[in-house]
Amino acid sequence: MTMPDRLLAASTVLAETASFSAAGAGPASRANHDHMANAIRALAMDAVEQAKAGHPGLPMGAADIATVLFTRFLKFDPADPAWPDRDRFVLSAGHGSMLLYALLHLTGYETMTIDEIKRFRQFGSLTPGHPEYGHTPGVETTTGPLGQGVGNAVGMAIAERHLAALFGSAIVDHSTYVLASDGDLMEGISQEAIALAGHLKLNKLIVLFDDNGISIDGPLALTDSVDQVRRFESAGWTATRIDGHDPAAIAAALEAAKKSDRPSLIACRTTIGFGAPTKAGTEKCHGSPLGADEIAAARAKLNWSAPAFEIPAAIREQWRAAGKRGQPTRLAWQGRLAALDANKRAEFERRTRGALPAEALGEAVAAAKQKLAAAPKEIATRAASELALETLTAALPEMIGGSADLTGSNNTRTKAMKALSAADYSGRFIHYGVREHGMAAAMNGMALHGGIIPYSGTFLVFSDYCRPAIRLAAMMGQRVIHVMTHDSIGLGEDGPTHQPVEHLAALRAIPNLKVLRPCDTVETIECWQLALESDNGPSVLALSRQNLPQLRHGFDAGNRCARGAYELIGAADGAATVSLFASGSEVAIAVAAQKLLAARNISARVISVPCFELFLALPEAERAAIVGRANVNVAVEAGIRQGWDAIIGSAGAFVGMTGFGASAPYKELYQHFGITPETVADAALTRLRH
Ligand SMILES: Cc1ncc(C[n+]2csc(CCOP(=O)(O)OP(=O)(O)O)c2C)c(N)n1
Repeated sequence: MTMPDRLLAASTVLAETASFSAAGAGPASRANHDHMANAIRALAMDAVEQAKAGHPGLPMGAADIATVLFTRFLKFDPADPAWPDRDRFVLSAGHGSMLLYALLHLTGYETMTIDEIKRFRQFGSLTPGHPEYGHTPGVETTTGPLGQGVGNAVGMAIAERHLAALFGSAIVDHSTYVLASDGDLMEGISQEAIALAGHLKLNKLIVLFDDNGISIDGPLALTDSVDQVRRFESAGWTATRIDGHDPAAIAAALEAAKKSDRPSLIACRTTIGFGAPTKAGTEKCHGSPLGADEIAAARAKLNWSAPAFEIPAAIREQWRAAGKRGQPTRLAWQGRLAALDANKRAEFERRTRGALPAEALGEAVAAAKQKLAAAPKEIATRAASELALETLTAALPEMIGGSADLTGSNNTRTKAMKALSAADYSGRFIHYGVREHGMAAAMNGMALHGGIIPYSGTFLVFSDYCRPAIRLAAMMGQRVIHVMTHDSIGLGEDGPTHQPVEHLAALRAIPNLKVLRPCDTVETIECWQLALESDNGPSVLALSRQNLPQLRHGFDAGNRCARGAYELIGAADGAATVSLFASGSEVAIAVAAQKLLAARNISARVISVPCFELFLALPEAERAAIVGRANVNVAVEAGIRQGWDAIIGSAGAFVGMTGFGASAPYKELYQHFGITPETVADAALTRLRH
């Protein structure tokens, strides 16, 4: 059918196929469907035009898909956007944000008023350029960087299966739907995500691919000739190709997808900018307003006579009815939750709220620290982390671990942890495979889903492979914990490709990310506690491969790492001439340098700096007290200097790396690159002489 034919085919009444269908909003007639879809198109055209920026093409092209999904399949209730058993809808193609905003408005999310739609892309509106989680009720994740949403959705689908295995399908039984564009599927992260989803047989994950054959530069033929259906099939998905403007075909495909024992791809052939007479089907409607003339002509073509931002009452009512159809389902769910065994219900609610079992955590940390006070350990901080995890994962069942194929090196799997697999979703350890980016995005999805605190592992140098997802976790304020081991040249023989140099600085540059680099076993458990308690942002635990002496002796009831930096060893005479600052594996070097200086009658103190972000967040007076007033400040860290000036001042001396590492046993490397107690002491002496 041509486009006008489709629009005129108003009399086709669809068969009832939806398994989750609305009270009073069953399958619409073709005419009704078209009107409802056109409401999305009109709002998208008008909002983009008013903002003079944005993307009308995707919302107009995907309006039919969205209408079928939201009116007949998606389980949601605008009256309770955070209802735990709602289906998740992820607009991975975040540039098409007006699609989501139009849907939220039309289905009756209270906060998404027509005024917010009119303020599309304006400061402080609920309709920012790309959907932002935590800003707009109904937005499940922040999208915009293409491919991330697909990765998040895999994590959401894993979380759903895991929690269903624990709490039962009466309480946890929902689907995750994604709308993905060509760009989403061209991004490399999508391969990691779909391969993992296929392997784990996440059959409640359904990707609707807006297969419009257009991206910014023009027809996809310029850049891509992948057969997406075969690509997904080979990753273990069911995959079909349909006409994305045919509501019956969309409904039938969704119906089939819901019955599949594998995740599903529905490649929906669509016309970008559907309805725009001269720009539809071209990149011209991708990223700029259509213009007044084109909009007027589109209104005529779509048979849409309502003025800008106005939705005819009858159409609005149908959309509102679609928005209300989830309420009985939600109320029934609430009844089932109320009928649950009281302990189980309390646990479900605790986990959903993201509240830690504070007492159990406090006891676990204290017990571990007592043990270390009684019997100090000289082990790598990655091994210390494993020790910590043995206790912590026992106390916190919401912790789901993992590793990107470096389990034995990252020490993230405890003895008790079973693998999470397609055969057993109750497992608590995920073998992510060599898929760091997919892993980090899936962790974001798990945290966003709720009920889970995801942590996982890779080498610190591969934080670069996770960075876009870590950045989004920080932006969304998600508690996601990255264990990143082999955190310096201290990893030795693997050489410069594996030795992080600029990574600590690069990670510290991400706002709202805690980079925690403990110096010994005691700091490691304290840093773990801080990461777990950080319920408004992600953390990276940078851990050593090499053994480190235990520097904290005795038992501290409090968490000394909580202030980000603290005096580990004071000056013998109380008034230090030199302050030595260090993090992680270099704290022991600072301690040795202090002894060398003492031998020359120079009093020095050692300040351990496990976390810049926590330190820099302290009030100025507290920071000043920790930094102290020594004549000379010296910092030592086996990375680049960048960032340290905020602590030691630009006049301070820095001992660290200025270029890439090398392949050799690590002790030789420390000598070669001059990261030794002698160099640190010399740096202090040189500064003192000037
Ligand atoms: C990682 C990333 N790279 C680049 C962009 C810029 N960008 C926004 S949309 C887009 C491609 C648009 O093509 P497609 O995904 O097919 O969307 P459609 O044109 O169908 O709306 C690009 C490159 C982005 N948002 N994210």
